[in-house]
Amino acid sequence: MAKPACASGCGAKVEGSPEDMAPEVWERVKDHPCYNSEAHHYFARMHVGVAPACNIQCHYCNRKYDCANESRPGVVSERLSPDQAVRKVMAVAAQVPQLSVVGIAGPGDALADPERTFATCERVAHVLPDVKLCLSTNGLALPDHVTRIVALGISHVTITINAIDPEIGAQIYPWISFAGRRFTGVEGATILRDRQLLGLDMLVAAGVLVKVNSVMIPGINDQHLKEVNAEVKRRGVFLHNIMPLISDPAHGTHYGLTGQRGPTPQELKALQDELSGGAALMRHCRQCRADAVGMLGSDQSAEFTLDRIPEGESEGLSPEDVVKRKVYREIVEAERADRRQAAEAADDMVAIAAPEEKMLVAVCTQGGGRINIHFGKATEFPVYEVDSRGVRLIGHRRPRTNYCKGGYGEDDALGEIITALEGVAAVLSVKIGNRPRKRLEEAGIKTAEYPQEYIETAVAAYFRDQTEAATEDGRLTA
Ligand code: CLF
Ligand code: SF4
Repeated sequence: MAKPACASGCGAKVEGSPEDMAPEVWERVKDHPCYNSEAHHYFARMHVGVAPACNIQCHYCNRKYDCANESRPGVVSERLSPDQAVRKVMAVAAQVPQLSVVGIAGPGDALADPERTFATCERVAHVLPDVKLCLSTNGLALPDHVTRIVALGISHVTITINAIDPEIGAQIYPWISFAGRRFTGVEGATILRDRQLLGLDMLVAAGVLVKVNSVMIPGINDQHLKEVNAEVKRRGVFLHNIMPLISDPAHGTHYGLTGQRGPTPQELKALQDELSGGAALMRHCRQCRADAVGMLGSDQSAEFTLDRIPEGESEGLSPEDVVKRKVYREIVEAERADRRQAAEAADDMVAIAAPEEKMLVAVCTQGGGRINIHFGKATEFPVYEVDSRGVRLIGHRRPRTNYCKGGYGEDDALGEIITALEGVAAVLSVKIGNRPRKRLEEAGIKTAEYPQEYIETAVAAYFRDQTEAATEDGRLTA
């Protein structure tokens, strides 16, 4: 069954398939966990927090925490010098063969003090040539640095664009600092918008893959993001990542203190659904930390704090570590081929459903594209939409904590998990205990066990079985 092409990879058969893009683009995204949805099952990124300064003010940031344009609000990451950053990258690369991307996403703006960012990129490229370099910026300083970005081989750049209408931008950015002056209101928002779009055009013309992040702020830019999506598509961005505003009074931001709420998962999905046909959407973002390490859903940053990393210069990986990284990539290639076959079979399983039948199914996974953890261990739940057209990842639900705490279950956590899973028809896991199963079912969420099964195959099989059972029930009662 043929599926539409999608740059980010959002369906079962098409999830990041090489046939959906030019071979040279595939080579650049196939191991980038943010730019390719399939890759996020197999590859890890790490951020190095070498960029503390910022040149604008966003209403969802108070600068005590990391840049919220690319990371989870309310988190304070470890500030590093370029030397410390390189030591840390080498330590992670030696222990995490999945590492494929080194990114700079704060804790401030990567280009507000560009020398620290560029010195880090230059040295990482020298000691670890098999990783891709990635950075994230608010875009104000971007046009001044495109030449250097290209020269350093930084192949992936994210620009946060929340508005192209400066009247709306002025409600998000109280001020910007540009050319030695502070600009406020519509004037500041206009300068920022113009610099962002100029930088975007320059990067696209230079062949850099550009992702645009937008923070969805209900009542302010939520409807306007349709215009943003159309505009960035017209200008050639590779992906558009719409992130929900996370607003908490405890973070002390303007929005947090004035009661500005973030969108519900349902509102985010409704907007994303309206944008189908526009710029390709990223739906697997985890709003990670500015010092995040590891696979997107499982942050290992606590294992690689500076005090755990040996002192001294690093000139490169040992031959054994180089081999380990190469072998890992070969294993991934074989696994990917197998998974694509399974996804095609999954498409055939769902094709018989009536067009109006669809459901949301959450899964418990720790990577590899499989259902491979117990319900009690899951700290986040990827959610897939399934209908007769296939199985598509639509986002993640993240309660504050998992259910199982070293041998016993937490009833409060279960309540939060049930709230987070609102609208989900079923949860698929390796195993689930009787108590959580009963509570979930009382809340209208079914459960099923599919140990080690590929996610698409399990979701499709569950959907097919439920659809057939409902048809059978209908026949019996008719
Ligand atoms: Fe980091 Fe961002 Fe590069 Fe990825 S994160 S700089 S593009 S390597 Fe990825 Fe994290 Fe979402 Fe960012 S999941 S917050 S999109
Ligand atoms: Fe904060 Fe990032 Fe906005 Fe700067 S660009 S104010 S660090 S959210």
